[in-house]
Amino acid sequence: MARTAVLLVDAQNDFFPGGALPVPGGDAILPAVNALLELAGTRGWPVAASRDWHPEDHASFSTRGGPWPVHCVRGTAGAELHPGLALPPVFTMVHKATDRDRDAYSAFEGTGLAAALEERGIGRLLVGGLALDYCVRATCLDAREAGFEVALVLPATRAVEVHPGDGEAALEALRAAGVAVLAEVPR
Ligand code: VGL
Ligand code: ZN
Repeated sequence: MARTAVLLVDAQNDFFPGGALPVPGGDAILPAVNALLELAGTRGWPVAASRDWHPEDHASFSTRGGPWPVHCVRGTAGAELHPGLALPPVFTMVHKATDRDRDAYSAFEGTGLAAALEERGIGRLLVGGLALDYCVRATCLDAREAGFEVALVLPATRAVEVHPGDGEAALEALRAAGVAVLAEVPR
């Protein structure tokens, strides 16, 4: 059976309430995310986490005509992982959207994540993080394309919903791509 890993997408201060690009109610994912991390610890599953890691003049920023406020500038407090995460002492971290002229929503885009997971015999991913309708969506779709089994833990993710309905649309697209959407943290 394929080995499982937990993949935590962009659980960074700027995407939580009080941050530069907050997901409304984003704090509500923390208990489920931590339950997922705890499960990883119990089962001996590796944990990987992505960070949105932009240069200060990134093309996605409104200051350059992009769609987003300045957020997750590499090296700033807003780009750090949320301090309330129960991360294990050792985990894999990848950084994405680091090119000033290109956005990248997926944690697989230009990060080497697929190879890093495959190298460790991982074939199945349990996913949580922010935001469901952008980076979590893109990450899960890329994971499927790369051949991983993917389960998204619903209470461990949340949509930013710039456009109402984007969260539901994301779930539909994910289910269509063969992503299992779990109503609870597995046990
Ligand atoms: C994200 C918007 C811009 C995300 C990143 O992590 O979902 N969304 N950059
Ligand atoms: Zn970004």
